[in-house]
Amino acid sequence: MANHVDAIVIGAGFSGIYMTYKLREEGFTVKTLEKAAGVGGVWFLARYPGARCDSDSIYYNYIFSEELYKKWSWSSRFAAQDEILSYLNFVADELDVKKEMQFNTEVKSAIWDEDQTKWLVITAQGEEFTATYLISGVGCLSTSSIPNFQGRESFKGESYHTGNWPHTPVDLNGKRVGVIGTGSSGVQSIPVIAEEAKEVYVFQRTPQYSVPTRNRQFTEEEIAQFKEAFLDAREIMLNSPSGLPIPRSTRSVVDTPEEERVAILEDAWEKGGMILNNAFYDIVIDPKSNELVSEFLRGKIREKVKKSDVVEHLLPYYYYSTKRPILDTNYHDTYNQDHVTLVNLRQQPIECITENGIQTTEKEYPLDIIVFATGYDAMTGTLLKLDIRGRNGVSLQEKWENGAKVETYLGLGLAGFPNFFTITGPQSPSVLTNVPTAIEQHVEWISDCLNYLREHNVKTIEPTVEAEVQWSKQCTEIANGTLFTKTESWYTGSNIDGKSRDFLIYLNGLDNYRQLCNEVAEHGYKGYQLQ
Ligand code: N01
Repeated sequence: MANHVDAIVIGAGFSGIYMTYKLREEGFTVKTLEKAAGVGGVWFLARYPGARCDSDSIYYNYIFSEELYKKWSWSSRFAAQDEILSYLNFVADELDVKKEMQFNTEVKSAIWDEDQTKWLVITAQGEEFTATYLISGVGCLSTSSIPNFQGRESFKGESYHTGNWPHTPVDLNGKRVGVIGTGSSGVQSIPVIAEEAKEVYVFQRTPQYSVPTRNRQFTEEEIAQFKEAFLDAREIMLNSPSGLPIPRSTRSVVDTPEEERVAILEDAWEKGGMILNNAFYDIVIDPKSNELVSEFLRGKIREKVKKSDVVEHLLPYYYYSTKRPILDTNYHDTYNQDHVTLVNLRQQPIECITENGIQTTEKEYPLDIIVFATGYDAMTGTLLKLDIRGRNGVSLQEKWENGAKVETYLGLGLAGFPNFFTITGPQSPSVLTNVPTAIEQHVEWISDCLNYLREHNVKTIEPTVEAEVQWSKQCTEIANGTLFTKTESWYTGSNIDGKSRDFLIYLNGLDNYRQLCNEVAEHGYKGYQLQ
């Protein structure tokens, strides 16, 4: 049959590359459809100034193959976007998966054909494919979001979203640049933009905690040591809650005597990276513990920012680490420069965008360029855009009531959507772990599952409603026991106008999650119905 394959994979980022390879190696036919012109997913698109990963490069990669790991050498502790993109191209070439991929091909809809037990996939380019299995590798942060600022279309200058940056350099030299947003993208890009631009205006709604990245080049000796230690590091990563070689902390902030606590925090601050937010187990559980760490970090901002009328606007007040922890290089120091102006949107909200710039309730800021560092419709945004229709033509939008009641089983499957799998889907550990490690676990589980179905002559697999309800309830209960749900963030969906608040990440760690998924498989896919 023309255009029929065993599996269609949507997306050619970290997930799609490995899924394509794994299934092909297991003897399945695969077609991977990717909207962009190349592999890389978010790393293909997010080319904003200063874009860099905030996970240590030596762990932010595939670990399933020792040979593959040892063939690649990262240049620095935190890899820049272009190096990660080169890495993903290297892997795709090594695994020879580009021949299974079709680029510049956007999936528009996927419809389950009940009679023929297969998916019909239709692309925006008008092509049709059919597949026995449909696998989403669309990522958790792949639909960029620009809030509906009145008058946005009237702006006569240039404007860009950090997550969809032009592929040719944007000339900032001598320009007046306004940046809206101070999440990871804003905090990373603002110091780099300030190096070039004539004037920078930062439109900040929520001030941020931040820890130094402390990026540095690796020496040849270090690279050799990482490769030498690979097998040991992998063993710990596979059995840790975060997917990183960091064991579960047993230290409580409040129960640690002050002198010792401060020494631990200072040490973590000096080492940089994500060490600080992993130093104690109760930072996102106990408000008192959280406040002690938050105040430590506010102290660092007070030390860095020399302008007393500016620093007061930069002091965060939400529970540290309940928004995604941010790493920076010279972020707060940037406000000491005279050509950088902080605009506190809590005091003067944006009224509209004009043809000349940004109008707040106090004044108009004339600008040549507006950078929207305003984030993503995370977790469900991309899935809901795809128009996926399961049994009886019911769409994902209808099942999830347009995102108001998101339920999945293990973040891997959906009742009513047979033979459909989501890599790092909602209610899996995904973004609160080392994402490539979480992806590998899902890819391997899905691949094993398809093998099982083939061996046992099973035509369809689909979670039961009961299993889905139970899993979703469990995820919500775990999240409600933490401070995460007390903060407005993309974790809770509150960054998107009209999106319902829901915490869609399984918080009990990748180690426990891996075990649960294995048990499900060992018990003949408990919680699923197989036909
Ligand atoms: O997006 P964000 P991001 N008016 O949602 C503000 C990953 N990532 O692209 O906090 C005014 O975090 C919003 O304000 P507030 C990483 O997981 C990783 O920065 O909602 N402002 C906030 O300041 C990260 O967490 C890396 O009050 C508005 C900002 O825009 C995730 O992607 C690099 C607004 C959005 O921050 C998303 O990060 C980049 C409005 N109407 C991204 N709406 C690394 O690996 C929103 N904002 C380093």
